[in-house]
Amino acid sequence: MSKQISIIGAPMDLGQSRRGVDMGPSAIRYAGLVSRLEAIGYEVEDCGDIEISRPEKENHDHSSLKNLKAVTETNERLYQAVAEVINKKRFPLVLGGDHSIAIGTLAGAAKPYQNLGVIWYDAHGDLNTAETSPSGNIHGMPLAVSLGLGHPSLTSIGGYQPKVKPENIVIIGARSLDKGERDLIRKENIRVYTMHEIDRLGMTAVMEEAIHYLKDRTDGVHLSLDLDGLDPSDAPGVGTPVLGGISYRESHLAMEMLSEADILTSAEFVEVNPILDEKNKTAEAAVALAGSLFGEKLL
Ligand code: B3U
Ligand code: MN
Ligand code: MN
Repeated sequence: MSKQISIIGAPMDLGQSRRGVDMGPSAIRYAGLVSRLEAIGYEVEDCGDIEISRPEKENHDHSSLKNLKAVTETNERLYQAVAEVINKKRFPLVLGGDHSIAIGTLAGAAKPYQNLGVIWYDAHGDLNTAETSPSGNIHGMPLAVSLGLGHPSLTSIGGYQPKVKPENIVIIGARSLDKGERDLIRKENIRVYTMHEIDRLGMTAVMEEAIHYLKDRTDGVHLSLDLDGLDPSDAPGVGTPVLGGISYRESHLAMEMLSEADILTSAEFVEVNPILDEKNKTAEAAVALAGSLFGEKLL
């Protein structure tokens, strides 16, 4: 992993319906991200926040995809920002914002690789399209978009598609999937560790398997960590909490194992919503997990 990290804030809340997640990057910075990474020994550059497009007042054309134009434009900018960081041979660490920003992150993060692996740490699959989405919220669609499925203005960001192949994806922590997402997972045989497997096998075995699986077939790996993958008792500040999630301790173990495996080439932390949080607990969890992910050691 590069010893130089570039942080990019993507304070977007247009991919879903609850206000506040646009303050996620500020909350994560406030919780001490930069100093935490510097203390481990990294050279850290904070690139600031990308510009977020303003939503159109009327959304006649794309009523089934909320704020499509603004989400598209913003992700084009995020794609550029991530690509620039990678060109400088630095490690991109993106802070959301709602999970729709993964569309731009992955467009940038996947470009140099033939087979980018993706670890999708999330309560949800984010594999909806306009046809299958129950909400029209684009934050429920970014993994499908990265597979090349969805509205052309989203799938074409970065000028190539797909960004990832179904066999290079591992979803961890799933416990809320819509019918269309389940059908897609079965059709494409996407590897999913639901809470059942995490309970049954334990996080150690799940991560060992996931890392082994990705190491064999990929030439880079992106971690997309949605804080709602964690249990709401540990990460209450998220827009769509789902009970029965991954614990704080299991999440640290997962990050430590990823750090030891040294396979990551980019990462993002998304869906921190300070308005719904308890004393910045969720942003603090994100920073602590980033510490483990980047190799922080107690002794
Ligand atoms: N699957 C639902 C709910 C959802 C997805 N991602 C989040 N919530 N955070 C949907 O709207 O697509
Ligand atoms: Mn998500
Ligand atoms: Mn989620």
